[in-house]
Amino acid sequence: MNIMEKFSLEGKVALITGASYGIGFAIACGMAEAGATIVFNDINQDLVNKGMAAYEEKGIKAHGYVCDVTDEDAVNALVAKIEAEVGVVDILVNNAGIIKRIPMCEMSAADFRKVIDVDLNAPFIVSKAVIPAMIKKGHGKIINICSMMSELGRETVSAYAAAKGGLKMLTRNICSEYGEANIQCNGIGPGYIETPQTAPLRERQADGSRHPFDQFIISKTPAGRWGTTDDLVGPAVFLASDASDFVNGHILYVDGGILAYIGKQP
Ligand code: NAP
Ligand code: GCO
Repeated sequence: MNIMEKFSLEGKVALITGASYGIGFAIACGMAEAGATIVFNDINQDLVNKGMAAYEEKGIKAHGYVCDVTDEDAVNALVAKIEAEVGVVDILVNNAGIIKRIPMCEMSAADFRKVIDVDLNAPFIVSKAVIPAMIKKGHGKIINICSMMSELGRETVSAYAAAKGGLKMLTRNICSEYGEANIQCNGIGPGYIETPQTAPLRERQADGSRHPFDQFIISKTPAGRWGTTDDLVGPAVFLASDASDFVNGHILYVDGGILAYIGKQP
């Protein structure tokens, strides 16, 4: 196999959760370009319709389904449907996520649980649903979308940090349990990426100046800028392809250098 073929996803079925827009959408488009058949889900029909239109505009024939990834029965039904209508899932990207920015002592236990449910329990549920068929087929790739908060804390994101830190360890555990079955489970830890999720942190001030958090992130990032969804595509295709067959249980941080940097000296 030549080196370019090793990066090809030709003949593979990729399921990307919550991929109507943002990071999941960009990763799915890149995987389609590398040859994969794209399947995605989202939480409601409206989002799935918007996603379908966006894929169509890019010339991608995606399969879109409504499914709440926290609902185990719905996820099992979705995976059975995908196997019947499209084929066995070769690549799973656990991308669907939520964040609630609330100081910890003001956060209700219900809100905390909700974040853990979507960001940590759901990747467990969806991975569990696809792994048996991957084992039968003799290979599989699982990519968990982690975060800077898999390593770092910050004010207001206790539930998100707990979930994304847990997701890092779930990644390592799936690798440990199923590596022998030729399943590679890795994580991508995006830095601060321009998507609707981070839009409130980048809002312009009334006088037109940058949001203080926006300035803070730029000063904390050696690359000197926010990431784009495109920055995540190459790493995702690599982790989904045969080129990464001996990479397992790894978190690939795609952060412009944030985790390597102590910050600008005064
Ligand atoms: P996002 O706003 O986090 O949303 C991804 C999609 O998941 C949305 O369509 C969302 O629907 C959907 N979703 C939420 N709950 C769901 C559920 N229970 N079942 C099915 N789908 C559900 O988008 P993003 O910013 O592109 O982030 C994608 C992933 O990257 C997330 O896991 C996020 O934590 C992670 N991440 C983001 C950044 C960043 O800087 N943006 C950095 C690091 C990691 P709704 O629109 O209705 O919520
Ligand atoms: C926040 C952000 C983050 C990022 C991302 C960083 O409020 O700090 O939303 O948590 O989105 O996950 O990697």
